[in-house]
Amino acid sequence: MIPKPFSDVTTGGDFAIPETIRLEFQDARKAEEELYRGYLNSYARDLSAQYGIESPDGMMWVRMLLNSETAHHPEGYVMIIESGDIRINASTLQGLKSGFQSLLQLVFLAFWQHHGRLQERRIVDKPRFAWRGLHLDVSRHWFGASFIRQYLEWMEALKLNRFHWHLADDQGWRLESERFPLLHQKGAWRKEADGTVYGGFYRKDEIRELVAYAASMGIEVIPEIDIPGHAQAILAAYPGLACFPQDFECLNVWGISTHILCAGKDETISFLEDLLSEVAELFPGPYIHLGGDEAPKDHWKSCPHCQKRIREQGLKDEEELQSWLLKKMSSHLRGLGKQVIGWDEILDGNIDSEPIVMVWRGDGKDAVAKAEAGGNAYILCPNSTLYFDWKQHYATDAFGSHGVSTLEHVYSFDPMSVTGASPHLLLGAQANVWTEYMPDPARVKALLFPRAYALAELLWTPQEERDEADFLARLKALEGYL
Ligand code: TNX
Repeated sequence: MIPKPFSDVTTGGDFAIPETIRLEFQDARKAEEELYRGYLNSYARDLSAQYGIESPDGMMWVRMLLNSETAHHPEGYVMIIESGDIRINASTLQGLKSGFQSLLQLVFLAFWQHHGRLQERRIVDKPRFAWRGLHLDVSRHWFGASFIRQYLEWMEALKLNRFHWHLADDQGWRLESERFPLLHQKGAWRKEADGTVYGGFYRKDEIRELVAYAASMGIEVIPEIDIPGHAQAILAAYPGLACFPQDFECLNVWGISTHILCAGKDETISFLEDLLSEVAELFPGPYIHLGGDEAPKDHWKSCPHCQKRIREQGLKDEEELQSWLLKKMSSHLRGLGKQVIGWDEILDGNIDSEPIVMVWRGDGKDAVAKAEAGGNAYILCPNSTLYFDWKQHYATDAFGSHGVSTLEHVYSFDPMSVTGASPHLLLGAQANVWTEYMPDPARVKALLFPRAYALAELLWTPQEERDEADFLARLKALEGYL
């Protein structure tokens, strides 16, 4: 199984998965009960047909029980497979769902590796880290709702529980807005070099449905609205928010735009507050990511509005102006019950300890030291290992962006190796999937796998239980699973 459970002891016996699987949720969650039973039965039937293994007559029970005595971890579960039946106990619904995902892998492995037989075993499982994230950039390339559903299903299968959705960048804005409709009417579309128009955005009803779907799988969705840089699509819709307005278009090349939001104009502040209120209403989770990366200050340096703001607020320089903007937005969002996350550039100014820092540059050590010194909680996604837009292989024909991070690199990453004196501030880690070089779902899938398996295991399994050779063997056994 991947991720390998906290503890998994086989007891020697095994039995064939019979034709009928009964499943009950013992606290009478009828809707879930039906869903899980139907899914498990048709899954087992499909596998037995696919591998030509006939299931014997008869039935087995899967009993899923919410039980406060199984309180070793809120996301944990205990699964006992013995005497032809299966019991999954957990103290929360989330724990039961994790157990069910493990069972699906065991059923897959039974048909594909063990002639349709399940081994008797006792699993006690729980995650190593609370934040087990995966990111997707839908601005550089556009991915519609059906692919997002698929992406969430992959995450669920690997026990990943935070979906970081990069919804806005220089190359396109992807969210319907009632308050500022030009964002999706204009900011969602770019003119490519060959004259064709490329883009798309999610309607609010699609967002609500996807967020609810994620929640049903125990996945929290974190929307990212990148400000003040990586915001040229916003300027394409509302050019007045730039220091020096002009006829902006969404960028149709990759890289970093020098056109960023003006932090000196009051108009920008009220625009962002209104926009973020609208975003906060759409995403019920506790976090909103405000980016903050790669914001060149060229225009701020010569902008009379920005310079006036710096003087009036007694700020040292343009970096402090960015921190001022972040503080303003985080206090607005705090009023709406949300906590702000930002890329590690937010540590270059002077922030307080409230924002969570997403550490991405290099090996992450510099940013971690700063975050710990400031008392900021942080999440690790160092680009040197966890950027899944990077190539997976050294081969000259390997595709992806400039760097290389192989499966082995990812697997050997231990988040604790980057921490300093305050490891309790580490929430977990995530991989980022920037899509400059992934024009379609097939390319995303090709770069995501198999590295996503390694990610799942480094986030879930205790470090002392991890072994590369053993992982590679389990990975091979799961070939074709996702
Ligand atoms: C840096 S990571 C970026 C992204 C790019 C990525 C490409 C970060 C916070 N900003 O805008 O897509 O590199 O690897």
